[in-house]
Amino acid sequence: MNNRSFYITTAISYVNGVPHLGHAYEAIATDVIARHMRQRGLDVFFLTGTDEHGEPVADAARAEGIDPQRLADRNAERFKALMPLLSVSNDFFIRTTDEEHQRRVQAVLQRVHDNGHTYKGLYEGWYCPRCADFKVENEILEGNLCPIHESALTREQEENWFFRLSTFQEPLERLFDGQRDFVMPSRPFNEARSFIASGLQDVSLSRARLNWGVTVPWDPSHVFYVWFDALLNYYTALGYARDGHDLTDEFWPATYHVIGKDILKFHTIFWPAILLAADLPLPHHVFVHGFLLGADGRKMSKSLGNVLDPFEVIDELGTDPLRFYLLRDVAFGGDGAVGMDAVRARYESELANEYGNLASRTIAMVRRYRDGVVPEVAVDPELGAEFEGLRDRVAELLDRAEVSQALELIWQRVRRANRYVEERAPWQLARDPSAAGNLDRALASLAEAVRVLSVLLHPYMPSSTVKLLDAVGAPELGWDAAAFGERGTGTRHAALEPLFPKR
Ligand code: ME8
Repeated sequence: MNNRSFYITTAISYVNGVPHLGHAYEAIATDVIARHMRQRGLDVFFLTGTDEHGEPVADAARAEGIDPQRLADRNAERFKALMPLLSVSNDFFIRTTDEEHQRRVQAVLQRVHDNGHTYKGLYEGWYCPRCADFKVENEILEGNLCPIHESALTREQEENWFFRLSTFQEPLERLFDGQRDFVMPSRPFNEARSFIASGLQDVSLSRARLNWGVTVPWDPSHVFYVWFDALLNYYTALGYARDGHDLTDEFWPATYHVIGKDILKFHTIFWPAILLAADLPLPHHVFVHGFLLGADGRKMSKSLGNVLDPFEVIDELGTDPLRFYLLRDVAFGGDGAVGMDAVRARYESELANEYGNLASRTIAMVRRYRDGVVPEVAVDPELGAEFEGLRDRVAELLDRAEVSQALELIWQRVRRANRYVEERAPWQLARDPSAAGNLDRALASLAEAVRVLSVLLHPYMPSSTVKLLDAVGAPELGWDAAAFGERGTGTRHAALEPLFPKR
């Protein structure tokens, strides 16, 4: 890995269900970071995909009376098709049933075995079939319920291969204590740190009862426990994503794994431990986001009728408004309620009335008062001061995956630029021939503001911002173009349909 490389991943989705808003949310947030890093000139590799083995998938297939591979093929297609619909710019889509993935999982875990980190033993414990996970005593809710699904756990016993997780207690403590940003934000960091402190127990690495999985090479009557097969996707994909070109040296270790809070233990404890056991370098950061809840603040569920359907938002308002809404309404990292009324309200008040209106007023005035050419004069230092350092602060926030905070910072300038229109009132200046210089300056400053804001907003709303930047004759998206200066002066503004028409 060189220091221009930036490797970012989402969790891979279970194919026993179909895509929902939670999946869209994670993919969009990750995409914003990936696009931003590309703007900064980094060499980005962005991975997403599907998690296809394990008991829940085998069970769902059995319930439908079909082969698990058929179910996986059908649903993986839906997840894959979702990405372009969301304008998500992933560089590869991994499926854990890919032959190449399976072969590499076997190679890595064989090394874990050869390094002496496995043993055969009898496992007995409380198992959640929906998590595909045995729960340890301090996680279990009263009445033997799953802490995530609140559904009944079953008592299971089987002969397994075990992974000696307990021997990684100290290395993991050192990792957490030496690298406070290994897990972000601080709440999940602390949660994972206390889980380690409470004492790590060995975990099962294989299943004997199941055949829907990757075969254990040293004991072919077993398949690997689905979580190890799944976690390894982040590593294996680099080996075969590009035909004839192994990207592992270029991109491993990952810069960011973006995941939801329900899969914290796997990514912050099991994952670094298995990598250490295989002598592989550890990822730099795991960023943990919260959960989207129904508009009533409860878990989204079809039966409660509080589900926000991403496809409905896209049909009614478009992809960019969906992306904007999700990152604007829910502070990334926390939980938040979402609903169609709130989407419409933000669309109207912020996209149509603030950003859209700023853009259309600016273009209309440049066309009306200056024949469409932005005056080539110095921009107003008063507005310039508002943009001072903005680009760097946005970059700093996105370095920490603070996606919503960065958006808020940009949005404050959208509002400031709109106030600037009111303060300068170009329509009044236009009536006074002696104010021509002031009008030139106001128009040049506004054109520059619209341009810079669109460059900064590009990762959030890729297609509207490209349309707008094309219309103002300044299509550059690189990080240099995010500086407020004189780049937008002298350009020609073309007519543009409203980006966010009123509904
Ligand atoms: O957990 N709000 O898959 P998955 C926000 N296959 N995020 C949500 C969400 C919600 N309402 N619901 C789910 C898995 N997510 C495993 C991952 S990775 C090696 C294996 C998030 O399909 C969830 O937290 O259940 C996870 O990050 C992702 O969607 C996929 O969830």
